[in-house]
Amino acid sequence: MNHKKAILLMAYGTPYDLTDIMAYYTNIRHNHQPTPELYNDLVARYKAIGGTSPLAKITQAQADALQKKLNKTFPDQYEVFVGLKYIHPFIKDAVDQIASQGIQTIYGIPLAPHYSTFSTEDYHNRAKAALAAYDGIKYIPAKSWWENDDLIHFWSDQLTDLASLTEQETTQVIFSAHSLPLKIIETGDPYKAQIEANIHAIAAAADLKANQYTIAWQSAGRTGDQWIGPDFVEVAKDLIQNKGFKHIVSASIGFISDNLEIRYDVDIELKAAIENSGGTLTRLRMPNADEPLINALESEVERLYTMES
Ligand code: FEC
Repeated sequence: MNHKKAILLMAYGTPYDLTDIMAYYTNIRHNHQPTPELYNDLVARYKAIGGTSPLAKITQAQADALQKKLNKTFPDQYEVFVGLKYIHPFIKDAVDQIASQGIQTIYGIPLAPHYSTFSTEDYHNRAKAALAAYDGIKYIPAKSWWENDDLIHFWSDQLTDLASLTEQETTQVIFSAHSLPLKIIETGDPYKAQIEANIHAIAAAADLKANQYTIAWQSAGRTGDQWIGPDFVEVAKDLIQNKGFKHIVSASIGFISDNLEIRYDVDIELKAAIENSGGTLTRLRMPNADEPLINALESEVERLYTMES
C-alpha cells in the first residue's frame, strides 16, 4: 500500500495538434461528429492562435508547480496527477495510474474554480465512474474554490494597478465567464450565482464602483440552445457605440488559464469588435501557473485534508 494521497487535477484538455481536432470535438459533442462547417470553424480558430492552444502546457505547468510546492510544505505526502475530460490523458487514465500505484485516497480538484453540474460535477462523475473498477479508494471532491483570497486578489491587484485607466469615466471593466445553456441554470445550478458573487468580490477588493464595471458572458457554444447572456462582444460594442465609453478592460475571471477562449474569443474577436467600434482593449493576465494560483490550489488541498480528517 502507498501512504501518499493523490491530487487529481482535472481539466478540459485541448488538441495537441490540428489532427486531434476531429476526435476532440467529437468527444465534446458526446460522441457526435461535428458538421464540416463546425469543424472548419474550430480549425480556423486554432489556426488563428498559431495552430494550438497554450492550455496543454499550462495545465502541466500547474501540476508541476503544485507538486513542487506540496513537496516543500508537506514532504512525501502528495502525488499530483492530471486527468483530462476530452483528450488523453483522460481522467480514467489518471485514476488507473493512481490505482496501479496503490494509493488509497484521491483529492479531486477541477481546474475550474466555479461549481456547475455541467462542468465541475462532470469531472467528478468521470473520476467516480473510473473508480468503480477498484475497491477501497476514497475520493474527496473539491466543489468550488473561487472564494480563495489569493485568486480574488490576483484579479483585483491588476485592477488596482490599472487605477489610472479604470478611474477614467470613459473606461468600463467587463468581467466575463464562459456562458452555459440557460436550461442548466434553470434547474437550480449555482454557476451563474457563483460567477456573479465572485465578480462582486473582486470589484470590492479593487474598490470599483458599481458604474465602473459590467458582467457579461463569453464563448457560448455553437448549439441551438439559449445561452446565458448578454454576450461580451455585444456589451462592448454597445458601451462604445452608444454609451460614450472608449476603453474596455476585459477580466475573464471564469477561467484560470490562457486557452482558446482567451486567445481567440478575447484577444482576436472581442478586440476586433472594440477596435472596429473606435475603442481600445486592455486584457487582464490569466493566473496560469503563477504563484497566486498555486497558493490557491495548495489551500484547496489543505481544505480537503481538513474535511477528510
Ligand atoms: O483548446 C482550448 O484552449 C480550449 C479549451 C476549452 C476550455 C473550455 C472551458 C469550458 N467550456 C464550457 C462549456 C462548454 C459548452 C460547450 C462547449 C464547447 C466547446 C468547444 C470547444 C471548447 N468548448 Fe468549452 N472549453 C474549451 C473548448 N464548452 C473547442 C466546441 C466548439 C465551440 O463550441 O467552441 C457546448 C458543447 C456541449 O454542450 O457540451 C456548454 C465551460 C468551461 C469552463 C469550465 C471548464 O474549464 O471545465 C463551462 C478550457
